[in-house]
Amino acid sequence: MTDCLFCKIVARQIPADIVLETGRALAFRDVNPQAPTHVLVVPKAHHENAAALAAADDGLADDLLTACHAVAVQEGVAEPGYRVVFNTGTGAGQTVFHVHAHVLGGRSLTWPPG
Ligand code: DGP
Repeated sequence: MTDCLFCKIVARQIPADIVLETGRALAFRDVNPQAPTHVLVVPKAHHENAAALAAADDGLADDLLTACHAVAVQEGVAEPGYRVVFNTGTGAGQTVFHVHAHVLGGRSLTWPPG
């Protein structure tokens, strides 16, 4: 997609602090971190949100979750634990409409979130 922020990061047209790349996913630090570890994991292919990603039904959602765990291991937060969040829709706070998993860790994470 030509006018998508995260497509531009995937295409290296906009800089980002990239921490992991796989065949179908890219992970980079959130510009506005909410935890010591706050990494966004995106599919390289453009899908608007988690529902569209799941509907693609080509294993991409599996790959994305695998990449999330790899990021958590790499960042040293797999133990004691981390959170994966997909904000889906404006009512949930989604602001970038290229599906992305927030991987959060490195501090005590309260539940339920606000
Ligand atoms: P969401 O609100 O779930 O759509 O999350 C979008 C996130 O994207 C938000 O936490 C801030 C982050 N973000 C927005 N613009 C940029 C950017 O240009 N670079 C990076 N690394 N993160 C960005």
